[in-house]
Amino acid sequence: MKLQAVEMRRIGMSLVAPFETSFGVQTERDILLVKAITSEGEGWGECVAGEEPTYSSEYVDAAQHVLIHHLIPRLLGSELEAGDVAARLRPVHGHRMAKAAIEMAVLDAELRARGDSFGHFFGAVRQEVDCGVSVGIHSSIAELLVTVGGYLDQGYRRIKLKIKPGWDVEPVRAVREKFGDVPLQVDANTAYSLSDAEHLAKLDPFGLLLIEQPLPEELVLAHAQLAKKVQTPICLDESIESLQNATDAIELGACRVINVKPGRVGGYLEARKIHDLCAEKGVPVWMGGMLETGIGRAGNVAMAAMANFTLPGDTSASARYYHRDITEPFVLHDGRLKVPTGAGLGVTVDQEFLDSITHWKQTVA
Ligand code: OSB
Ligand code: MG
Repeated sequence: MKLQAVEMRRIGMSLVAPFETSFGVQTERDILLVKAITSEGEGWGECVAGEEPTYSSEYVDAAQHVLIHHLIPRLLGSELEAGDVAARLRPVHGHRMAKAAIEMAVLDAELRARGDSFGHFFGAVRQEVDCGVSVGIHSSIAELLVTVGGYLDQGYRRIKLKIKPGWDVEPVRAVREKFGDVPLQVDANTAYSLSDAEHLAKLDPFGLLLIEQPLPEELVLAHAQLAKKVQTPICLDESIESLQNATDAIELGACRVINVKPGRVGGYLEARKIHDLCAEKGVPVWMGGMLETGIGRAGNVAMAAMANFTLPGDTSASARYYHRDITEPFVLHDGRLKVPTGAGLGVTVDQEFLDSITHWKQTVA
């Protein structure tokens, strides 16, 4: 097929509640969406880059710029399949979230055109996926316990607590005391250093599933050293930007689990390779999240149905994030979300609502 044009837009969405991590507080999202217009039909992609370069070096204004000036021009006009996108974009270094968005849109167009779903394309082994929820840093333990209790009542199958120095052992202890042995894990988003190893080992008695990205992303060797000093399995998020990073981190003993985020690694096709590598190496994976709308959620839920996604993901229901989603909402049933079965992403964008929250739009052709 031929990529004829890409419609890009930025939308504003308010989160249902502020979300605080070790790198900042988020209340509003400003999301970049791309629509691939091809000779065979259209497809959607969502860029997971945040408003500021605080999770990684990528951010939404830069993603928009690099797509318009460097990525889309390399794809327009000639014969193209989703499987060719990464190779065509290889001359451009980095910018994986921007690359992932356009690859996703091309893949959606391709699969919609041939009536295949993301789930079937990825070799899904289940029709619904177990869901966890990522719980932000709160201003008090009492408030945290109310939030966690609410999510458990809704049926979430695993709780992830965001931690930072000064908000780690005590919230974990409080959640364990109040809610017993619920599947529990923590995410530090790079907030610690290797000299905190002894402190992080204080989490060991709580039987956590894992500790996610305790150290800065480039400190892969230090994660391997930390792994020798703590019993809790180390999971990498920010450090894994490619199949090569995953290969090296596993070989070094830097992680026993990997959080797969298709946007972070340059797209679903690279993410699938990481899944397959981890399956071969006996490293369980789970689907991360970047506060996606129904578009990104649809792809993530489909990929989370692959065999080696054995831990519940940060694939929460639409209502965890937004009062109104831009597609039909993803609804939790018994702690699970259904894998869409329709062609491509299998969701339909509510065009009128989308237009009402769009604050910028440009077509690149
Ligand atoms: O580190 O996993 C993370 C959200 C934005 C950026 C980074 C992270 C997160 C989350 C929330 O933890 C995941 C979600 O529910 O989408
Ligand atoms: Mg994380």
